[in-house]
Amino acid sequence: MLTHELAANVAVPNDLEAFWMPFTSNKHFKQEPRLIARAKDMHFTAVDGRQILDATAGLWCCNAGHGRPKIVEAVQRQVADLDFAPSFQFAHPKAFELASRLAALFPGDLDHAFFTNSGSESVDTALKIALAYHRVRGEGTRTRLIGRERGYHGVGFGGISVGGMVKNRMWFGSLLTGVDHLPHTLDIQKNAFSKGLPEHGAELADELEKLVALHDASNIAAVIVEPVAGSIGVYPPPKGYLERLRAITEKHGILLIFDEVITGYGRLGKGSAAEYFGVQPDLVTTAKGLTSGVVPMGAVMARKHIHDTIVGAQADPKVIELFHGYTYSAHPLACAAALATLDTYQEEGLFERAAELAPYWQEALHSLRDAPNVIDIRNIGLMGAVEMSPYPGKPGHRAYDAMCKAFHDFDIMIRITGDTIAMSPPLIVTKAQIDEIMEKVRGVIEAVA
Ligand code: PXG
Repeated sequence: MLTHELAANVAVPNDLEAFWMPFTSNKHFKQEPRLIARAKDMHFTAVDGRQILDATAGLWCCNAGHGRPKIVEAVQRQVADLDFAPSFQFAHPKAFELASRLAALFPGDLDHAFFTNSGSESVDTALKIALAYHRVRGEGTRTRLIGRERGYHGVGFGGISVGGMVKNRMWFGSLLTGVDHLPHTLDIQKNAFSKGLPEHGAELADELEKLVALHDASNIAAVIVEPVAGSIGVYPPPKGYLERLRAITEKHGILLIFDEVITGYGRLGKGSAAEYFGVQPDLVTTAKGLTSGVVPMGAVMARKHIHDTIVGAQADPKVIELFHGYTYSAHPLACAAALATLDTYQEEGLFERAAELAPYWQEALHSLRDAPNVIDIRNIGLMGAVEMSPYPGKPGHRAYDAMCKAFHDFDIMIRITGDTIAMSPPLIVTKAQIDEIMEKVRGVIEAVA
């Protein structure tokens, strides 16, 4: 294949055709590619040698920053020592070590970890565990799953069924049956420019009572929500909302699943959103920050009673209790990366750092309020979103142009969803870099005005 060398000293193929890129406008990307060669700490290096400030932790995942020595070394060592070991009927020690570390990290009795390779797999796993749990208890009629409008739970059939982003669902047929959705919680009219949790909207959790009245609790297995909706453009929950959802689910014996693929591992300044909000879910889905994005991995945390019910139901110790798992569940490289990532978070106090920086991040972000076309700003922890009004008749184009200009002209990586710019810097970000992010984003917003 023909290649040419660019400033970052990396070979770039001349033919970009064969890679069918995920969640990307392939045609436009290939006309004007945004190619990355390297990454270190808070920066990517583009193939032309430019340093790009990472305001998104990659895709909300590189919470420890890039090229962190401890993680890099752990993965290098692991690949030489044990490249693969099966987790079906065999195992390797680091899998157990990691599960114990996670059991200690997540609150309450969320003390068993089921390993996956992505957030999507974590979501499917949690939904299946919820169904199996009720069935084992003799409540096999509890099969209905409840998600939320505008929710993102990955791209498996389970995840898009309980998810609520129309474009992710509308192409793919009938999806899972027996799924309902709670209303989303964004109310710009009442809550625009809220700092942190919005005042209005806790009562939206009561919509669950209507679904219970419609179907009867005896038919409902689980409710799954992102404690802070991420992908859709950072919707922090209204004050009291999650507590209400927990109270209603508990009252009716419905499991509550927090999808913490984004909020887990320090994004809110705690190990989990469950801990941050002091609300105890029954299952937690995670991925991304678990390995700081270095090796794909996810984990579902299950409360003791859920694990014990399913595993304990099988009287014969030689019989498999749950017919579920992936070839790469607890992959040695992923376990090594995760252990070193958790060490890095701990040794550098990165969760505490995120908590300390959150007020600074909030004020810096809200300083963009007077930038042109900005209609809302939302923040929590080290997550932030700036929502812009769309170009007339062309929804999504203003943010798309912003993302392209950000990369090519302002040397910064931002995420977009609809006409919202979303940001989630690595937790190693400095105050000076937060200022730099906001200065660049202001420039970008002005450039698309
Ligand atoms: N649940 C949540 C809450 C997520 O945010 C997934 C599940 C799926 O994870 P995987 O690893 O299967 O991709 C996610 C992923 C964006 C963006 O730009 C968000 C995600 C992935 C890619 C882009 O907002 N979230």
